[in-house]
Amino acid sequence: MAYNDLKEFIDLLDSKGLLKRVKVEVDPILEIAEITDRMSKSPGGGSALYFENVKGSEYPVATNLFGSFERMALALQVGNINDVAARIRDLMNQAPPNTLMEKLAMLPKLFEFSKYLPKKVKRAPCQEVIEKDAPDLSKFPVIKCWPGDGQPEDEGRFITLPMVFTKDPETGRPNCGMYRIHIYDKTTTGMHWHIHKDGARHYDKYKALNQRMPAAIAVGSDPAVIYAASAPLPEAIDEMLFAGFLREEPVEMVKCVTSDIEVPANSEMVVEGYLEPGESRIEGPFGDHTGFYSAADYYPVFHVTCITHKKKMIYPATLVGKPPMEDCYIGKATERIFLPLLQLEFTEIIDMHLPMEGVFHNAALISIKKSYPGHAKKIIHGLWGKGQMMFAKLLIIVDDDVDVQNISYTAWRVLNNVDWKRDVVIADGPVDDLDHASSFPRYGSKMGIDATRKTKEEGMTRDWPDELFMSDEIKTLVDSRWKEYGLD
Ligand SMILES: Cc1cc2nc3c(=O)[nH]c(=O)nc-3n(C[C@H](O)[C@H](O)[C@H](O)COP(=O)(O)O)c2cc1C
Ligand SMILES: [Mn+2]
Repeated sequence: MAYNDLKEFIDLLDSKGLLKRVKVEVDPILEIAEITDRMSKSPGGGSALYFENVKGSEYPVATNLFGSFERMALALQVGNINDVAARIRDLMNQAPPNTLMEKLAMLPKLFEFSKYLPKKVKRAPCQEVIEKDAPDLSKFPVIKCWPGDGQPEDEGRFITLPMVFTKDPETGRPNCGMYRIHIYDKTTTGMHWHIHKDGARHYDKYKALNQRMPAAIAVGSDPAVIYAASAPLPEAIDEMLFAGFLREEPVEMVKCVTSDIEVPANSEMVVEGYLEPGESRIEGPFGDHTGFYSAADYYPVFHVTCITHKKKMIYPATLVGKPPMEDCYIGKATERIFLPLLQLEFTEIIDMHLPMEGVFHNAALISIKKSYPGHAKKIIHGLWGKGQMMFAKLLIIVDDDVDVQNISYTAWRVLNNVDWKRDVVIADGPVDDLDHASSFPRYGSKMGIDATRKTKEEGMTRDWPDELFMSDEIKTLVDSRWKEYGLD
């Protein structure tokens, strides 16, 4: 059975001893962040945290809910995240079409035909309380994460685990993305969707039509729904359909009070509102998941028309900063869940590792079954053309006998196998909005390293040496005589 809401997940973590309660009063301005940071940096990601008594607000705050491999798996109700990848592989194997292009075209349909389409409901827990006359964001325990966050005229509070719902004005297709929300005042916020993201695509269309854009920011839902907001799905796939697939039950959606946008009925809180085409304001700076402040920049402005919430709402937040942090475990789940989708197109890919230190867009280690000259370089260019893989600033391609999950072994193989002039590809192109090293915002260069064994066709004039392995015969002999040597 899927979790009914966030509270059920929190109760489960509590019953398993995976959540710690803080009963004394804590300040949402920086204090919760520092406690959460220390917890995230403790072995294995520490515990989830539940702050019962938050200064200036009647609602509790939960942090670090997804911040360990165990809690992330519990969030998606599996023993191991690889179980989700296995379900996706199954789904794809059921697909009737045979050719790759047919399968790719089917992808949205695969999820759509399934029994997990979102379901509309009329009454919703997230609308137990409706604040329409004088909505006020300052009643909620929105945290300030890092000292340099925000502008002098605001408190530097950001909603860090939001689910932003919008609709394509042409097709009516919904989207949900996790884009941080900078609180300017009681009824105004920033809308930090990077220009590469689906929410920004929708906004562009409203701008072209010169129409006001409705949107809603939901906070807190069952964990599969929260996760789905962060998943790098193709634009054609509704995140709520994907969430339904993950939780194996349709997500119940309710219409907003002041617009036609639909939000998960079990949300803890929903901020309804609109964006004016063309209106922008400085958003940030914000201590980001790169471990640096992402620079302040102009982003669209969101105006609040109504806030709805549960009577006994819980406000969930995440703290991002220098890895390891909670979002690393969310990212690792994405690495596992999206591998089968990448393999649909790139059948030669064996495994992929996005090291936490690379904060996801900065580095990917990929093993492939190489079968023709230039194969690794084809993968490098192919991945840079694929959805959010376009942000991969470093792609390292190795042969299929390398376990890319073993960084030390992979580094040894790469450093030995590479002739830099021959094996490195450097390309210009879009880079992640958060990249601060490129000379221009959102435009810079990326590097691909072909660390596979080189063949004559690739210009290698010498034989490739064999890796060292002891013979089985000698290993068995030493095993059997080990005690005799008196070394233990
Ligand atoms: C904690 C967290 C915060 C994020 N903040 C942002 C953000 O502020 N802006 C953004 O464009 N993407 C942000 N992302 C990444 C997006 O959620 C992600 O790229 C997602 O795929 C976007 O959805 P979309 O493909 O429907 O646009 C964040 C992800 C996480 C896990
Ligand atoms: Mn999307």
